[in-house]
This record gives sequence, structure tokens and C-alpha cells, in this order.
Amino acid sequence: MGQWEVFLSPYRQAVDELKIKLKGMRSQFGIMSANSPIEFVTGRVKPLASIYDKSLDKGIPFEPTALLGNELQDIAGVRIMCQFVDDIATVTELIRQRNDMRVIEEKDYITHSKPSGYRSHHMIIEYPVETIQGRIVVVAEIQIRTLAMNFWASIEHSMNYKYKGIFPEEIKNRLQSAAEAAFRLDEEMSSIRSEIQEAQAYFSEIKEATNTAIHKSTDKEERDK
Ligand code: 0O2
Ligand code: 0O2
Repeated sequence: MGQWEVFLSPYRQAVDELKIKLKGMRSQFGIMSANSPIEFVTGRVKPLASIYDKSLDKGIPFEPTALLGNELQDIAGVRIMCQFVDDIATVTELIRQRNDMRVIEEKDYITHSKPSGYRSHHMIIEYPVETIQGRIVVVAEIQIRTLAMNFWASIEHSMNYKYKGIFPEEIKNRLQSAAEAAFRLDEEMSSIRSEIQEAQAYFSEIKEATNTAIHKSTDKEERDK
């Protein structure tokens, strides 16, 4: 196994474990028949090419060392998507209360959006990973954002890639106003939150009842055969 694979292995384990734990929080809300503040969770280990670019930007040697792991705080990254802006505070609080990770820094790009228009709440955590060589504490980043913020960030991220970070003025302005429009959409949705959640609960009940009816009738067909 190459040195980089060895170095990245605890980060891969951290991403896998964090995804399971955060998706678990979503299922627990489901079991309690409560609206989940988590819509979905994704995760990734930063690709080596991006680690290389970021280490160059930050002036850190591109070597698989603890220095790199501590300075680049998003080698392990998970992202939590929420339906409503208020859910973000609920999720951050749930994370702060956990005993299996330690929050070492938070960046509130929701109240203070980035000049690009980017909005998200970032939590930098220390997360212990148990390996055959003992416990390794890795630094990981959790990004928490609404679906609308995620839509904007995904589009802007691919455009950034295309323009290599130097947007024409016209595109830059349009992206900034699109970010504001996404934020207004979030505000509109929040204002009818209870209506939406009632409809979603009703929809889940119907789906559940239909599933049960289908199960019963296929079980009967099997028995009658
Ligand atoms: P389900 O049953 O589809 O909800 P991996 O194990 O790494 O291959 P990972 O991380 O689960 O897979 O996959 P990925 O591609 O990162 O996507 C994570 C989860 O987010 C997947 O669900 C996707 O279906 C879900 N997802 C992605 N985009 C959206 C979206 O716009 N809306 C919603 N509601 N979900 C989305 P799961 O976990 O596979 O399960
Ligand atoms: P990726 O993996 O391609 O997303 P700092 O050292 O704190 O000054 P750093 O480490 O860059 O700076 O942290 P920051 O800015 O808090 O968060 C970095 C990550 O947030 C980025 O990762 C993006 O995922 C996201 N992000 C921050 N600003 C923007 C933005 O303007 N647009 C979009 N689309 N995403 C943003 P990377 O490294 O870009 O990598």
C-alpha cells in the first residue's frame, strides 16, 4: 500500500462512520415519527489532486504527514442537507452534544455569507478512529446547509472549476444575486414550514398504508398458491 493510501485510510474510515451516524440520526427521527431536520447526508475524502492544490495555496508541504492533516481540515468531509434554515441550528446543536466527536471550530457562513454569495454552516471536529494500530484522532469538516444553499453551491463549484476561480464580472454578479434568490426561497419556505410539514406527514402516512396493503395482498397471494 502506498504512503498516501496509508495516510488517507483513517480519513476514509471517518467519512464512512460519520455518514452512518448522521444517517442514523435521520432514521431515529423517522422512528419517533418526528420531522427530521436532516434531509440527506453525503460524504467524501478529498481527492489527492485537490489536496495537492490546497496544500500549494496554503504553503504546506504536500506530504502525507500530521501537519497536512491538521492544516487541511477538510480531507474528511461530510455534508448534511436540511429542508429549512432553522433545521441547521437543530443539527449543529445535536452535533455539539455528541460524545463521539469534539467540535473545535465553527464557521457561520449563513449569517455572514462569503463574498461569492456562499452560505453554509461549517463545523470542524476531531473524530477518533479505532484502527488495528490503535486510536487515531482525525480532523474532519461537517458542512450543514439547506437544499437551496446546496443547489447554489454545487452550481457555483462547477462554474468555479470552469473559470478557475476568475469569474467574468457579469457571471460573478449573477451568481451573487442567485445566492440571494436562494436565500429568499429559504425564507419563503420557512414561512410556510408548518403547512409543508403537515403535508409531508400526511404523504408518509398514505405511503406507509399503501405499502402495508400491498404487503398483505402479496402475502395472501403467496399463501393461496
Ligand atoms: P437513499 O435511500 O437514496 O436515501 P456511497 O455509500 O458513498 O456510495 P452515499 O454517500 O450514500 O453512497 O451516496 P451519495 O451519492 O453521496 O448520496 C448520498 C445520499 O444522498 C444518497 O442516498 C442519495 O440518494 C441522497 N441524495 C443525493 N442527492 C439528493 C437530493 O437532492 N435529495 C435527496 N432527498 N437525497 C439526495 P442514500 O444514502 O444512498 O439512500
Ligand atoms: P471541495 O472539496 O472541492 O469542496 P480557511 O483556511 O478557513 O480560510 P478553507 O479551508 O478553504 O479556508 O475553509 P472554508 O472556506 O471555510 O471552507 C472550505 C470549503 O467550503 C470548500 O472546500 C467548499 O467546499 C466550501 N466553500 C467555501 N467557499 C465556497 C464558495 O464560495 N463556493 C462554494 N461552492 N463552496 C465554497 P474546497 O477546498 O473548495 O474543496
